[in-house]
Amino acid sequence: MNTFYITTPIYYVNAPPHIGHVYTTVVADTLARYRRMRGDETFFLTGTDEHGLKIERVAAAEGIEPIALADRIVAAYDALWPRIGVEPNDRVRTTEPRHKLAVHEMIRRMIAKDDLYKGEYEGWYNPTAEAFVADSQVKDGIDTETGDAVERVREASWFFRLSAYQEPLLEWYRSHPESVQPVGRKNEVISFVEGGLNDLSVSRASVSWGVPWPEDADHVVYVWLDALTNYLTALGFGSEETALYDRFWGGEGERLHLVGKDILRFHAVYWPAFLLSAGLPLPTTVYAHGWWLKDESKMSKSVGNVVRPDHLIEEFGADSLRYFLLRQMVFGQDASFSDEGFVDRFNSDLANDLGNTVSRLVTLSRRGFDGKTPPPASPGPLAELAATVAEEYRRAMDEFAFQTALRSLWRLLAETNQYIVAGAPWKLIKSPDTLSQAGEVLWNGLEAVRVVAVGLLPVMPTVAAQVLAAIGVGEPPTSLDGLRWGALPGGAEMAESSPIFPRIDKKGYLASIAAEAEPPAAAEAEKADDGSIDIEQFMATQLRVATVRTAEAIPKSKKLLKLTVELGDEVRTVVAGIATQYQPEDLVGRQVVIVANLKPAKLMGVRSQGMVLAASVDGAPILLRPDGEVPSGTRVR
Ligand code: ME8
Repeated sequence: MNTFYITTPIYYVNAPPHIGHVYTTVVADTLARYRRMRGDETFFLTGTDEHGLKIERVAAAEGIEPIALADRIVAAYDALWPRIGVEPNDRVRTTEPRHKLAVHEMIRRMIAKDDLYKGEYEGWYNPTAEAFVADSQVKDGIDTETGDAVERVREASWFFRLSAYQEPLLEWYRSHPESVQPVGRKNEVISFVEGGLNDLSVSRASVSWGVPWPEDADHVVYVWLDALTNYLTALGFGSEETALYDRFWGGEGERLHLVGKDILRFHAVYWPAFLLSAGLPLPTTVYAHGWWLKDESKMSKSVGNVVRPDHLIEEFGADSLRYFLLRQMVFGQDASFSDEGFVDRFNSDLANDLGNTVSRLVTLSRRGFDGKTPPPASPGPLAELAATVAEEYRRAMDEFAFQTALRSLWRLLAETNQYIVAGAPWKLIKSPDTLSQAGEVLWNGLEAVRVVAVGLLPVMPTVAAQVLAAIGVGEPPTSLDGLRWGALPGGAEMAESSPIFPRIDKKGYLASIAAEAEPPAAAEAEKADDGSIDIEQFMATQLRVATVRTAEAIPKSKKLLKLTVELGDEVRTVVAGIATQYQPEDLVGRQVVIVANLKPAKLMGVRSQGMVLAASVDGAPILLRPDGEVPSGTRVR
């Protein structure tokens, strides 16, 4: 069985994660899931980089110990991964004892090879990138490559004979076409190495937060030698327990490091040189992807233009974010993040193309076939396309072309829609004479959706499983064989489906985030003494008429009811504290007024996307309703 080892960079613990960190990790998670379905034995590693000057300084500025800072940020990462469906096999921390063993083993091997010697480093250091910077790359105290401020350093240091590895590295790039990707970036690395390599300082005497240098207590290990070794630590390198190492690093399988292009040099030059020195195998591929940009510049903790994932996950669901990240960026190139782009993609690809197709097929099949899938039909015109798409999808996923893979699945969805429109099963189910014809159309449509959902499993694990359940497939397949046409069971129970992706009211959403981004300080200042507000302030609250579609009690709550309400073409869940006054069955079909742009909140475990208005009479809620029936979604003002 082929083995597949996939890693993300280990993230600095100077700040909580943003979309950039989520991106690399979601890509790795997607690939790990895909490779498992392909039949590869897979190990997926992520982790945190906790030592070094940058962390030491951020902690000092907060007046806390570095380990306290690290613990806090690690907790944020640990909480994030399950929320976004990221399931690594291990998460390594560079402050763990097992990591020190691995780093010391690397250094022991480098010493044995006579690749380390003591000297003095005099030159520039970039603390943001944790990098020693050549004089030629510094202008007016700025690292011209990164734009970060640099500092002058003069201290005793251990050096690594990097210069001795210029030829072996060039030989590696030449003889292994897949060693560094994409090819444009590989060429940059090659020119850099051809330009000549200086020996590298690999210890710091003026930093104390790090792995101690073995037998030289005045030094800590340079944070990049420390950090890069994490990829071996997690496999037990340097410890007694080396089974994972033997399986995933020492053997024939694939070893893939995913990194952002900002840290390619460390991974494609220093890391293989360290490994060569230590007499260890090299990675099969270092793949550098592009940057997420916001307002034209790289999203970064130090610039402060970051998009944090929490709000997007809360609002749209983890899988929507995963889909967006993989669909929007051409792997390897830069991409821009915008809220508008996010909503557009959500509404068109997820709510419309995927969500509507599924709900239409499920509704019609349930109606025509007694709540079940129609009997299996002979393959129609979609079958051939599905086979082509499955082929394209696999090829694209094998080449890390996630966007192409998803576009291909969406081509099948688009064709499926056309096929349904042409077949008009909603007419055919009306008469017993044409019911079997309706069944053919519906079964073929559902089967095509099944193939799409199987392809989506690595990208949107939860939603794809939901889609499969909705169309009568009990257990999601665990292998890519599931892409083959014909597996949809006939006569399988189909639960009544609720919309998987309710459309986002784009204008309302963009206005609500704009309002959040701008603190109400100005409005505050204008508030009159008597507490009156002006019309703009009132209009910031979006009141709308909604029609109650379902209502139910919330277990263990005396006061709360859970309602699903329709607002135009959008359906939302709202929680209302009206159970003492109203029975759920009396509410269905009734119109209410809701605050539509209230920040969602969780009440008794249910996420409420709005607030129902009621007059409060001695604490008892009396609901408001329009004087006559109005279209749901109508604004109140
Ligand atoms: O560099 N767009 O950690 P880090 C895309 N600790 N990806 C981005 C991104 C953006 N705007 N910003 C960050 C470090 N990333 C070192 C790594 S590895 C031995 C040590 C992602 O917290 C991308 O993967 O600065 C990038 O390489 C990584 O986060 C940098 O994370």
